[in-house]
Amino acid sequence: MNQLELEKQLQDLPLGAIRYFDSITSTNDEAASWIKAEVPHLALVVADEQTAGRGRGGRKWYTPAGSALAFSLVLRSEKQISQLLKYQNTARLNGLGALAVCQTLQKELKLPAQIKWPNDVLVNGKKLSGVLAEAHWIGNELAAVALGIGINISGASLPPEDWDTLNPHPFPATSIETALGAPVNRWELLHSILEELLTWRKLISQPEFLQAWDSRLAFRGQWVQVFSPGMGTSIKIGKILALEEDGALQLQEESGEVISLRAGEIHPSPPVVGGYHLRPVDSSEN
Ligand code: BT5
Repeated sequence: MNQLELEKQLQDLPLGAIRYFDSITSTNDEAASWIKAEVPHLALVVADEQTAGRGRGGRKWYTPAGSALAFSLVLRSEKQISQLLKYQNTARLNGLGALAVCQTLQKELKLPAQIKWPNDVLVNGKKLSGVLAEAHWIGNELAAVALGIGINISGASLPPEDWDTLNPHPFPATSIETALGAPVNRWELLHSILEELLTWRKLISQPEFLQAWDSRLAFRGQWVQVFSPGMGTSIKIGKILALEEDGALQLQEESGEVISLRAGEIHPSPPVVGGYHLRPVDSSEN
């Protein structure tokens, strides 16, 4: 791929501008500097390789050359997006990215994709894609959001064991070609995902969006453990009920109390039995 070919591939989409890199630190970094320099709405940064791809909370995202999709779409401050961020909460935007990937995998490749709240896409219970929505503010005003998406295409995109020392017990990973057992054209796939993104973006404040996201929620009705870096070592365990209006996840704790989560990482957990939480002995905090 190169700049001209990518522009040709995506020419029918209403994108603001496109920047292609064979290798870059992180497409979200490039989007962030572009945002400081008057980026057009719906500008797109795409890279074949990321040398410092990022997840949430300083975690790493693995993107070796020739194996994955890594891109960031810039959503400029529109009324709709600003309103969504009135609680300074990017949950719905993470949901937008994950939903677009899920819809494409399902429609184009018949892969049974689900969204592991808040920002992962799973196929066959393994992580295939991650979303990192980063809001950029000038004072109290939202300048833009960089919606970064990483998708594993070939088996070579799977992170090696012990690769992320900050997260020694990562969620199991897969790639599209591993799940499908056949090769795919990643640039055609990028086109389809962007189409979905642009369509759902317009609906992001609507109930249809929340319903579509909710209907793809992984582990609904199941017990999960929640690891939250902001909460130190404490771990919550609960049964997933539903999504809330602002994208928070509703969990019912063993006591029956319903709580709302606005950040965190969920892993499936065995059910609570006789008042004791059963969970794998090797589970640890992320
Ligand atoms: C994410 O964070 O899953 C968000 C990933 C967003 C990546 C995109 S690529 C384009 C744009 N530019 C960037 O720099 N980032 C965005 P989180 O939920 O925090 O998960 C991070 C964890 O996922 C890591 O700690 C690893 O354990 C695991 N991981 C890293 N690379 C992976 C991969 N390729 N496949 C599956 N899991 C991976």
